[in-house]
Amino acid sequence: MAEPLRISWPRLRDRLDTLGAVGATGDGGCARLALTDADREGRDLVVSWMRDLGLRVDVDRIGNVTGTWPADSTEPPVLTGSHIDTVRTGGIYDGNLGVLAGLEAVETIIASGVPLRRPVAVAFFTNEEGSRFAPDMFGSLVFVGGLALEEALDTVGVDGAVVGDELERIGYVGSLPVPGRPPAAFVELHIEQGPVLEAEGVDIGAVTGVQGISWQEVTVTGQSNHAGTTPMAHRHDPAFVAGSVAVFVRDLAGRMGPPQVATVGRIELHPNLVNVVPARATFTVDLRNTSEAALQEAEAELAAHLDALAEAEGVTVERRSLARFAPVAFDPAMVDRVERVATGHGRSVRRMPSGAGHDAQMLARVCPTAMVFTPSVDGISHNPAELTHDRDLEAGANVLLDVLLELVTADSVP
Ligand code: HGY
Ligand code: MN
Ligand code: MN
Repeated sequence: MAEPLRISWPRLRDRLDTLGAVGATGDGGCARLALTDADREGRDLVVSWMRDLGLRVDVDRIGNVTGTWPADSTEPPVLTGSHIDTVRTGGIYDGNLGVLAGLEAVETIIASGVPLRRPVAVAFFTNEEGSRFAPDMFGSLVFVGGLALEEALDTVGVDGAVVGDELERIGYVGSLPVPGRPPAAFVELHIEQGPVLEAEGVDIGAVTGVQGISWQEVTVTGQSNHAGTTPMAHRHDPAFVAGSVAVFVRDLAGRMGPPQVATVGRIELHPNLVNVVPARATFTVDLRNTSEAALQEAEAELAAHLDALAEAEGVTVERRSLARFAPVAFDPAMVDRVERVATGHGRSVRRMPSGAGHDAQMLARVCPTAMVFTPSVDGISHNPAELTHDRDLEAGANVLLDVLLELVTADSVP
Protein backbone atom coordinates (compact mmCIF):
# COMPACT_ATOMS: atom_id res chain seq x y z
CA MET A 1 0.00 0.00 0.00
CA ALA A 2 1.36 3.45 -0.97
CA GLU A 3 2.69 5.59 1.88
CA PRO A 4 0.14 8.30 2.84
CA LEU A 5 1.03 11.77 1.65
CA ARG A 6 2.54 13.91 4.42
CA ILE A 7 3.86 17.47 4.62
CA SER A 8 7.56 18.30 4.94
CA TRP A 9 7.83 19.31 8.57
CA PRO A 10 11.37 20.79 8.28
CA ARG A 11 10.21 23.03 5.41
CA LEU A 12 7.16 24.21 7.37
CA ARG A 13 9.19 24.78 10.55
CA ASP A 14 11.74 26.79 8.58
CA ARG A 15 9.05 29.00 7.04
CA LEU A 16 7.33 29.56 10.39
CA ASP A 17 10.65 30.73 11.84
CA THR A 18 11.57 32.83 8.80
CA LEU A 19 8.22 34.63 8.74
CA GLY A 20 8.26 34.85 12.53
CA ALA A 21 11.51 36.81 12.29
CA VAL A 22 9.75 39.55 10.30
CA GLY A 23 8.77 42.18 12.84
CA ALA A 24 10.42 40.14 15.60
CA THR A 25 10.01 41.81 18.99
CA GLY A 26 13.04 40.15 20.57
CA ASP A 27 10.97 38.18 23.10
CA GLY A 28 9.96 35.31 20.83
CA GLY A 29 7.03 37.21 19.40
CA CYS A 30 6.44 39.46 16.46
CA ALA A 31 4.61 42.69 15.69
CA ARG A 32 3.17 43.03 12.18
CA LEU A 33 0.19 45.31 12.61
CA ALA A 34 -1.94 45.44 9.46
CA LEU A 35 -0.58 47.56 6.58
CA THR A 36 2.61 48.57 8.40
CA ASP A 37 6.06 48.17 6.86
CA ALA A 38 6.46 44.93 8.80
CA ASP A 39 3.19 43.65 7.30
CA ARG A 40 4.49 44.55 3.83
CA GLU A 41 7.73 42.68 4.52
CA GLY A 42 5.79 39.62 5.64
CA ARG A 43 3.50 39.85 2.63
CA ASP A 44 6.44 40.15 0.21
CA LEU A 45 8.07 37.09 1.78
CA VAL A 46 4.97 34.87 1.51
CA VAL A 47 4.30 36.10 -2.03
CA SER A 48 7.88 35.17 -2.99
CA TRP A 49 7.26 31.63 -1.66
CA MET A 50 4.01 31.45 -3.64
CA ARG A 51 5.77 32.57 -6.83
CA ASP A 52 8.69 30.15 -6.27
CA LEU A 53 6.07 27.40 -6.16
CA GLY A 54 4.62 28.47 -9.52
CA LEU A 55 1.28 29.58 -8.06
CA ARG A 56 -0.72 32.28 -9.79
CA VAL A 57 -0.65 35.18 -7.35
CA ASP A 58 -3.75 37.40 -7.33
CA VAL A 59 -4.23 40.51 -5.20
CA ASP A 60 -7.70 42.01 -4.77
CA ARG A 61 -8.73 45.63 -4.17
CA ILE A 62 -8.46 45.33 -0.38
CA GLY A 63 -5.08 43.59 -0.52
CA ASN A 64 -6.16 39.99 0.06
CA VAL A 65 -3.56 37.74 -1.63
CA THR A 66 -4.29 34.30 -3.14
CA GLY A 67 -1.85 31.81 -4.65
CA THR A 68 -3.61 29.33 -6.98
CA TRP A 69 -2.55 26.03 -8.59
CA PRO A 70 -2.73 25.27 -11.49
CA ALA A 71 -1.76 28.81 -12.40
CA ASP A 72 -3.98 28.77 -15.49
CA SER A 73 -7.05 27.37 -13.72
CA THR A 74 -10.40 29.12 -14.06
CA GLU A 75 -12.60 27.03 -11.72
CA PRO A 76 -13.36 28.07 -8.13
CA PRO A 77 -10.55 26.54 -6.03
CA VAL A 78 -10.57 24.70 -2.76
CA LEU A 79 -9.11 27.48 -0.65
CA THR A 80 -7.06 27.36 2.55
CA GLY A 81 -5.25 30.12 4.41
CA SER A 82 -5.64 32.64 7.21
CA HIS A 83 -3.81 35.90 8.03
CA ILE A 84 -0.23 37.09 8.56
CA ASP A 85 -0.94 40.39 10.28
CA THR A 86 -0.49 40.21 14.07
CA VAL A 87 -1.40 42.17 17.18
CA ARG A 88 1.37 44.37 18.61
CA THR A 89 2.34 41.71 21.15
CA GLY A 90 1.80 38.77 18.83
CA GLY A 91 3.22 35.28 18.72
CA ILE A 92 4.48 33.62 15.54
CA TYR A 93 1.65 31.10 15.07
CA ASP A 94 -1.65 33.06 15.21
CA GLY A 95 -2.74 33.20 11.56
CA ASN A 96 0.76 32.46 10.27
CA LEU A 97 0.32 28.74 10.87
CA GLY A 98 -2.78 28.62 8.69
CA VAL A 99 -1.12 30.43 5.81
CA LEU A 100 2.18 28.54 5.92
CA ALA A 101 0.66 25.11 6.59
CA GLY A 102 -1.70 25.87 3.70
CA LEU A 103 1.24 26.73 1.46
CA GLU A 104 3.00 23.57 2.61
CA ALA A 105 -0.09 21.47 1.85
CA VAL A 106 -0.36 23.00 -1.64
CA GLU A 107 3.35 22.33 -2.26
CA THR A 108 2.92 18.73 -1.12
CA ILE A 109 -0.14 18.24 -3.33
CA ILE A 110 1.68 19.68 -6.35
CA ALA A 111 4.73 17.48 -5.77
CA SER A 112 2.56 14.38 -5.44
CA GLY A 113 1.21 14.79 -8.97
CA VAL A 114 -2.22 13.67 -7.78
CA PRO A 115 -4.78 14.53 -10.46
CA LEU A 116 -6.97 17.42 -9.23
CA ARG A 117 -10.73 17.68 -9.90
CA ARG A 118 -10.55 21.37 -9.00
CA PRO A 119 -7.81 23.92 -8.32
CA VAL A 120 -6.26 24.39 -4.88
CA ALA A 121 -5.28 27.77 -3.46
CA VAL A 122 -3.87 29.42 -0.34
CA ALA A 123 -4.66 32.97 0.77
CA PHE A 124 -3.81 35.52 3.39
CA PHE A 125 -6.49 38.08 4.16
CA THR A 126 -5.86 41.72 4.98
CA ASN A 127 -6.08 42.92 8.59
CA GLU A 128 -7.64 39.92 10.30
CA GLU A 129 -6.70 41.25 13.74
CA GLY A 130 -8.59 44.51 13.54
CA SER A 131 -6.50 46.04 16.33
CA ARG A 132 -5.18 48.90 14.17
CA PHE A 133 -8.21 49.21 11.85
CA ALA A 134 -11.55 47.86 13.12
CA PRO A 135 -13.40 45.62 12.55
CA ASP A 136 -11.43 42.41 12.68
CA MET A 137 -11.60 39.89 9.84
CA PHE A 138 -11.53 43.08 7.76
CA GLY A 139 -10.21 41.77 4.43
CA SER A 140 -12.25 38.56 4.42
CA LEU A 141 -15.37 40.59 5.33
CA VAL A 142 -14.82 42.75 2.24
CA PHE A 143 -14.10 39.60 0.20
CA VAL A 144 -17.53 38.14 1.04
CA GLY A 145 -19.36 41.42 0.54
CA GLY A 146 -19.96 42.15 4.22
CA LEU A 147 -18.19 45.52 4.09
CA ALA A 148 -18.24 47.84 1.08
CA LEU A 149 -14.83 48.50 -0.46
CA GLU A 150 -15.15 52.31 -0.29
CA GLU A 151 -16.12 52.18 3.38
CA ALA A 152 -13.21 49.84 4.06
CA LEU A 153 -10.71 52.06 2.24
CA ASP A 154 -11.94 55.11 4.21
CA THR A 155 -11.53 53.39 7.59
CA VAL A 156 -9.39 55.38 10.04
CA GLY A 157 -7.16 53.47 12.44
CA VAL A 158 -6.36 54.00 16.11
CA ASP A 159 -3.25 55.89 14.96
CA GLY A 160 -5.17 58.15 12.55
CA ALA A 161 -3.91 56.33 9.45
CA VAL A 162 -6.39 55.58 6.63
CA VAL A 163 -6.69 52.06 5.18
CA GLY A 164 -6.65 53.18 1.53
CA ASP A 165 -3.54 55.32 2.02
CA GLU A 166 -1.68 52.56 3.88
CA LEU A 167 -2.65 49.91 1.33
CA GLU A 168 -1.30 52.20 -1.40
CA ARG A 169 1.85 52.95 0.60
CA ILE A 170 2.76 49.29 1.05
CA GLY A 171 1.97 48.49 -2.60
CA TYR A 172 -0.90 46.03 -2.09
CA VAL A 173 -3.81 47.67 -3.89
CA GLY A 174 -4.70 44.79 -6.18
CA SER A 175 -6.83 44.72 -9.31
CA LEU A 176 -9.11 41.79 -8.48
CA PRO A 177 -12.61 43.11 -7.72
CA VAL A 178 -14.36 42.62 -4.37
CA PRO A 179 -16.59 40.92 -3.36
CA GLY A 180 -14.48 38.06 -4.66
CA ARG A 181 -15.70 34.91 -6.43
CA PRO A 182 -16.63 32.32 -3.78
CA PRO A 183 -14.22 29.38 -3.57
CA ALA A 184 -15.52 25.80 -3.78
CA ALA A 185 -14.72 25.37 -0.08
CA PHE A 186 -12.53 26.94 2.62
CA VAL A 187 -10.52 25.18 5.32
CA GLU A 188 -8.43 27.08 7.89
CA LEU A 189 -5.86 25.61 10.26
CA HIS A 190 -5.37 27.74 13.39
CA ILE A 191 -3.98 27.44 16.88
CA GLU A 192 -6.81 27.20 19.42
CA GLN A 193 -5.55 30.22 21.39
CA GLY A 194 -7.37 28.87 24.43
CA PRO A 195 -6.86 26.17 27.10
CA VAL A 196 -9.39 23.49 26.09
CA LEU A 197 -7.44 21.04 23.89
CA GLU A 198 -4.40 21.06 26.15
CA ALA A 199 -6.48 20.68 29.33
CA GLU A 200 -8.29 17.67 27.86
CA GLY A 201 -5.20 16.19 26.23
CA VAL A 202 -6.84 16.29 22.80
CA ASP A 203 -4.73 16.61 19.64
CA ILE A 204 -7.14 18.25 17.16
CA GLY A 205 -10.18 20.54 17.37
CA ALA A 206 -12.91 20.04 14.76
CA VAL A 207 -14.29 23.56 15.00
CA THR A 208 -18.09 23.75 14.84
CA GLY A 209 -18.28 27.53 14.50
CA VAL A 210 -17.26 30.91 15.91
CA GLN A 211 -18.88 32.75 18.82
CA GLY A 212 -20.54 36.15 18.42
CA ILE A 213 -18.34 39.26 18.73
CA SER A 214 -19.32 42.76 19.91
CA TRP A 215 -16.66 45.50 19.95
CA GLN A 216 -17.60 49.01 21.12
CA GLU A 217 -15.55 52.16 21.52
CA VAL A 218 -16.88 54.35 24.35
CA THR A 219 -15.95 58.04 24.61
CA VAL A 220 -16.73 59.70 27.95
CA THR A 221 -16.46 63.48 28.21
CA GLY A 222 -16.31 65.07 31.65
CA GLN A 223 -14.56 68.13 32.99
CA SER A 224 -10.83 68.35 33.44
CA ASN A 225 -9.96 69.86 36.76
CA HIS A 226 -7.26 70.20 39.37
CA ALA A 227 -6.51 66.92 41.14
CA GLY A 228 -5.73 68.71 44.37
CA THR A 229 -8.36 71.39 44.67
CA THR A 230 -11.46 69.72 43.25
CA PRO A 231 -13.66 68.16 45.96
CA MET A 232 -14.81 64.62 45.06
CA ALA A 233 -18.47 65.69 44.98
CA HIS A 234 -17.64 68.31 42.33
CA ARG A 235 -15.98 65.94 39.89
CA HIS A 236 -17.14 64.73 36.48
CA ASP A 237 -14.45 62.13 36.04
CA PRO A 238 -14.30 60.01 32.82
CA ALA A 239 -11.51 57.85 34.31
CA PHE A 240 -13.88 56.80 37.08
CA VAL A 241 -16.42 55.76 34.41
CA ALA A 242 -13.83 53.76 32.48
CA GLY A 243 -12.69 51.97 35.62
CA SER A 244 -16.26 51.33 36.69
CA VAL A 245 -17.07 49.76 33.31
CA ALA A 246 -14.02 47.48 33.50
CA VAL A 247 -15.27 46.20 36.87
CA PHE A 248 -18.89 46.05 35.68
CA VAL A 249 -18.20 43.87 32.61
CA ARG A 250 -16.02 41.54 34.68
CA ASP A 251 -18.92 41.08 37.13
CA LEU A 252 -21.40 40.79 34.25
CA ALA A 253 -19.44 37.93 32.65
CA GLY A 254 -19.23 36.29 36.07
CA ARG A 255 -23.00 36.54 36.57
CA MET A 256 -23.73 35.22 33.06
CA GLY A 257 -21.16 32.46 33.31
CA PRO A 258 -19.16 30.80 30.51
CA PRO A 259 -18.87 31.17 27.60
CA GLN A 260 -19.58 34.91 28.19
CA VAL A 261 -16.32 36.88 28.13
CA ALA A 262 -15.72 40.61 28.44
CA THR A 263 -12.58 42.69 27.97
CA VAL A 264 -11.66 46.34 28.33
CA GLY A 265 -8.52 46.20 26.20
CA ARG A 266 -7.78 49.81 25.34
CA ILE A 267 -8.11 52.87 27.62
CA GLU A 268 -6.88 56.33 26.62
CA LEU A 269 -7.18 59.31 28.95
CA HIS A 270 -6.83 62.93 27.99
CA PRO A 271 -4.72 64.78 28.99
CA ASN A 272 -3.34 61.68 30.82
CA LEU A 273 -1.44 63.68 33.47
CA VAL A 274 -0.86 62.83 37.09
CA ASN A 275 -2.43 65.97 38.54
CA VAL A 276 -5.37 66.51 36.17
CA VAL A 277 -8.85 65.01 36.55
CA PRO A 278 -9.24 63.79 32.96
CA ALA A 279 -11.37 65.65 30.47
CA ARG A 280 -11.99 62.56 28.37
CA ALA A 281 -11.68 58.79 28.44
CA THR A 282 -11.86 56.63 25.33
CA PHE A 283 -12.00 52.90 25.92
CA THR A 284 -13.09 49.69 24.19
CA VAL A 285 -15.34 46.88 25.36
CA ASP A 286 -15.08 43.43 23.70
CA LEU A 287 -18.04 41.14 24.55
CA ARG A 288 -18.41 37.60 23.17
CA ASN A 289 -20.80 34.69 23.53
CA THR A 290 -21.78 31.64 21.52
CA SER A 291 -25.43 32.71 21.97
CA GLU A 292 -26.69 35.74 20.07
CA ALA A 293 -29.46 36.27 22.62
CA ALA A 294 -26.98 36.23 25.52
CA LEU A 295 -24.65 38.60 23.66
CA GLN A 296 -27.52 41.04 23.14
CA GLU A 297 -28.36 40.75 26.83
CA ALA A 298 -24.78 41.61 27.77
CA GLU A 299 -24.82 44.60 25.40
CA ALA A 300 -28.10 45.83 26.90
CA GLU A 301 -26.77 45.55 30.47
CA LEU A 302 -23.65 47.48 29.53
CA ALA A 303 -25.73 50.21 27.86
CA ALA A 304 -27.94 50.56 30.95
CA HIS A 305 -24.90 50.75 33.23
CA LEU A 306 -23.33 53.44 31.06
CA ASP A 307 -26.54 55.50 31.04
CA ALA A 308 -26.80 55.32 34.83
CA LEU A 309 -23.12 56.27 35.23
CA ALA A 310 -23.49 59.22 32.86
CA GLU A 311 -26.38 60.54 34.92
CA ALA A 312 -24.67 60.05 38.28
CA GLU A 313 -21.26 61.39 37.24
CA GLY A 314 -22.53 64.25 35.09
CA VAL A 315 -20.60 63.18 31.99
CA THR A 316 -21.61 62.53 28.39
CA VAL A 317 -21.14 59.09 26.86
CA GLU A 318 -20.88 58.29 23.15
CA ARG A 319 -20.72 54.67 21.95
CA ARG A 320 -19.45 53.55 18.53
CA SER A 321 -19.67 49.96 17.28
CA LEU A 322 -16.28 48.75 16.00
CA ALA A 323 -17.35 45.21 15.15
CA ARG A 324 -20.54 43.19 15.52
CA PHE A 325 -20.71 39.61 14.24
CA ALA A 326 -23.38 37.07 15.16
CA PRO A 327 -22.27 33.53 16.03
CA VAL A 328 -21.44 31.39 12.97
CA ALA A 329 -21.94 27.62 12.49
CA PHE A 330 -19.68 25.80 10.00
CA ASP A 331 -20.99 23.36 7.40
CA PRO A 332 -21.75 20.09 9.28
CA ALA A 333 -20.43 17.93 6.43
CA MET A 334 -17.14 19.84 6.52
CA VAL A 335 -16.87 19.50 10.31
CA ASP A 336 -17.55 15.76 9.94
CA ARG A 337 -14.76 15.61 7.37
CA VAL A 338 -12.24 17.25 9.72
CA GLU A 339 -13.25 14.91 12.54
CA ARG A 340 -13.04 11.83 10.30
CA VAL A 341 -9.63 12.75 8.83
CA ALA A 342 -8.17 13.50 12.27
CA THR A 343 -9.45 10.18 13.59
CA GLY A 344 -8.02 8.45 10.52
CA HIS A 345 -4.66 9.94 11.44
CA GLY A 346 -4.96 8.32 14.85
CA ARG A 347 -5.39 11.71 16.52
CA SER A 348 -7.79 12.37 19.37
CA VAL A 349 -10.31 14.99 18.26
CA ARG A 350 -13.15 16.94 19.81
CA ARG A 351 -15.74 19.28 18.41
CA MET A 352 -15.64 22.80 19.78
CA PRO A 353 -16.64 26.40 19.02
CA SER A 354 -13.95 29.02 18.47
CA GLY A 355 -13.57 31.72 21.11
CA ALA A 356 -11.50 33.83 18.71
CA GLY A 357 -12.66 35.38 15.48
CA HIS A 358 -11.29 33.98 12.22
CA ASP A 359 -11.45 34.63 8.49
CA ALA A 360 -13.28 31.30 8.24
CA GLN A 361 -16.33 32.88 9.88
CA MET A 362 -16.58 35.21 6.92
CA LEU A 363 -15.88 32.59 4.23
CA ALA A 364 -18.68 30.50 5.82
CA ARG A 365 -21.08 33.09 4.37
CA VAL A 366 -20.20 32.07 0.80
CA CYS A 367 -18.93 28.47 0.77
CA PRO A 368 -18.72 25.25 2.79
CA THR A 369 -16.17 26.05 5.51
CA ALA A 370 -14.38 24.34 8.39
CA MET A 371 -11.45 24.90 10.74
CA VAL A 372 -8.85 22.66 12.28
CA PHE A 373 -7.46 23.60 15.71
CA THR A 374 -4.18 22.60 17.33
CA PRO A 375 -3.53 22.95 21.07
CA SER A 376 -2.03 26.13 22.57
CA VAL A 377 0.43 25.66 25.42
CA ASP A 378 -1.13 27.12 28.59
CA GLY A 379 -3.89 28.48 26.32
CA ILE A 380 -1.77 31.57 25.72
CA SER A 381 -2.14 33.76 22.60
CA HIS A 382 -1.89 37.43 21.61
CA ASN A 383 1.28 37.19 23.66
CA PRO A 384 4.92 36.60 22.61
CA ALA A 385 4.83 33.43 24.72
CA GLU A 386 2.27 31.91 22.31
CA LEU A 387 3.40 28.32 21.67
CA THR A 388 2.20 25.13 20.04
CA HIS A 389 4.43 22.05 20.17
CA ASP A 390 6.06 20.96 16.90
CA ARG A 391 4.33 17.58 17.03
CA ASP A 392 0.95 19.34 17.21
CA LEU A 393 1.81 21.80 14.45
CA GLU A 394 2.84 18.92 12.20
CA ALA A 395 -0.23 16.86 13.10
CA GLY A 396 -2.53 19.81 12.35
CA ALA A 397 -0.81 20.48 9.03
CA ASN A 398 -1.19 16.84 7.97
CA VAL A 399 -4.89 16.84 8.88
CA LEU A 400 -5.27 20.01 6.82
CA LEU A 401 -3.39 18.35 3.93
CA ASP A 402 -5.72 15.35 3.87
CA VAL A 403 -8.89 17.45 4.19
CA LEU A 404 -7.70 19.53 1.23
CA LEU A 405 -6.69 16.40 -0.71
CA GLU A 406 -10.17 14.95 -0.27
CA LEU A 407 -11.78 18.18 -1.40
CA VAL A 408 -9.62 18.67 -4.51
CA THR A 409 -10.11 15.09 -5.69
CA ALA A 410 -13.77 14.50 -4.69
CA ASP A 411 -16.46 14.34 -7.37
CA SER A 412 -18.32 17.08 -5.51
CA VAL A 413 -17.79 19.43 -2.56
CA PRO A 414 -18.46 19.37 0.39
O1 HGY B 1 -10.27 39.26 17.93
C1 HGY B 1 -10.14 38.13 17.49
O2 HGY B 1 -10.80 37.20 17.92
C2 HGY B 1 -9.15 37.83 16.39
O3 HGY B 1 -7.90 37.64 16.96
N1 HGY B 1 -9.10 38.90 15.43
MN1 MN C 1 -5.90 34.54 14.12
MN1 MN D 1 -5.41 37.02 16.62
